[in-house]
Amino acid sequence: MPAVALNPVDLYDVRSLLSEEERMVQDAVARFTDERVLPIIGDCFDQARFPTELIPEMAELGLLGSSLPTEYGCAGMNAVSYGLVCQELERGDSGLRSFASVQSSLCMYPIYAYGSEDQRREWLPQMAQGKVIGCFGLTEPHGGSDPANMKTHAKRDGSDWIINGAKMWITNGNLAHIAIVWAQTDEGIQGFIVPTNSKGFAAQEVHKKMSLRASVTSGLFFDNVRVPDANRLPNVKGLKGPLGCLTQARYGITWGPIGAAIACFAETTEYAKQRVLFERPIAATQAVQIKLADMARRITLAQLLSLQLGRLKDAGKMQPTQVSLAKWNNCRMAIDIARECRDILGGAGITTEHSPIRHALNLESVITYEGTETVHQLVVGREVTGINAF
Ligand code: TGC
Ligand code: FAD
Repeated sequence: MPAVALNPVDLYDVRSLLSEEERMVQDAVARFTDERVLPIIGDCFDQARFPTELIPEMAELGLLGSSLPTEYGCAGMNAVSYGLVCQELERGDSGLRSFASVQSSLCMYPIYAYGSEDQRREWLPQMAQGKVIGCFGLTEPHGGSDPANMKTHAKRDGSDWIINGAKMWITNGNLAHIAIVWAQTDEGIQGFIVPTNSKGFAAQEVHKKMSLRASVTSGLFFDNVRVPDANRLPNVKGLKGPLGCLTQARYGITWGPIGAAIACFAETTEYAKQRVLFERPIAATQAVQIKLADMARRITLAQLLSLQLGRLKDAGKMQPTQVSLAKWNNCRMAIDIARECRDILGGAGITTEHSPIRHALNLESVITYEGTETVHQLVVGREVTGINAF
């Protein structure tokens, strides 16, 4: 068979495994990232600014709540398409993907999955249009890995609930119009839709971040915040409520870092072909070629892992442990590649003129949020041994 030149960022031609519709979604988001995100994102990161001006365009492309049904004004995409959305957004910046993950999987999904029909009709169309922005409050200052030990609580008061407590590290906190807040009640953990203009609600932005600088991260504070029972998500009780949302978001996060890794790898390969030292391009040295070849290998494995996970999800067969394995593998793959790319760029790699340092710093958050690497290793460890080591 004659040898054909392979695509360095898709050595196994994973794209040929996508449907026509999935390819169209990928191409549309890739164009958005190339034309609208990449020209500004280095400066956004520098200035610690989330590009809110892109929200209407993301909504127009159907990227908010993209997997939810069209009857609520959403795009009704399949899981693989949602994954491709995450991949292409994170090729731009993890902050953009974070915004879409939180809005879609952590805020719109629980309203859809656990909300009343009235709540779905009230919120989902406006959220799909980007007119209402959400944030998701699960993590608390005393320890995010163990959300069962939640201190924020909600107490019934007639037909209302009174919420007290605090949440920490909340993406979109200062942008949000509503917060999905998980609180301990006499009947177990429950979720509430809390308008951020409620009396007693405060959001305080986290500054001095070295990671996810083009994303808004906040602390949330609840001082006797009163919400009506109509704002409680009626169809779930217990930790499985928030954990069910995390499974949706973590699934998307398995795809996102593939985009970040591709951005770093593609840019660094080109650089290595141009950078001449000791009278030859550094790409002609065995040391650099082995590093680049190994990156291509790890990206290929991650692509196949997420695609199979997406096919399982679309078939209704995806298990949380499988999501943990892919979140662990793909975040680790991407952060290692971003750091190695930074090294190959030498001194030039330390500024945001090149993307690897920005992606490497962002991935410090991505490998931590939605369950740290250790949490996901222990989930897989529990599955294979049957012993809970948390
Ligand atoms: P366990 O007590 O055994 O289970 C409680 C109930 O939940 C069910 N369940 C799940 N359901 C859906 N998806 C999952 N992944 C689930 N895991 C467990 C379980 O079946 C049980 O149901 P039931 O009916 O029996 O009550 O809980 P566990 O031992 O499995 O959980 C322990 C542990 C450590 C895995 C869990 O607490 C955990 O995942 N901790 C990490 C917390 C975390 O990831 N926080 C993320 C906060 S949000 C965020 O970071 C957003 S960043 C977004 C961005 O900017 O992109
Ligand atoms: P801790 O839970 O205190 O963990 C500290 C260390 O202990 C980690 O290394 C962890 O792996 C390790 N550890 C924990 N348990 C064990 C164990 N049993 N054995 C061994 N080691 C263990 N949360 C939200 O609710 N909503 C959001 O929108 C959101 N956005 C975020 C955005 C950013 C930029 C960041 C950084 C975080 C965000 N988070 C959000 C919070 C995130 O989910 C938590 O940071 C994460 O779950 C870890 O919690 P923690 O930071 O309290 O660390």
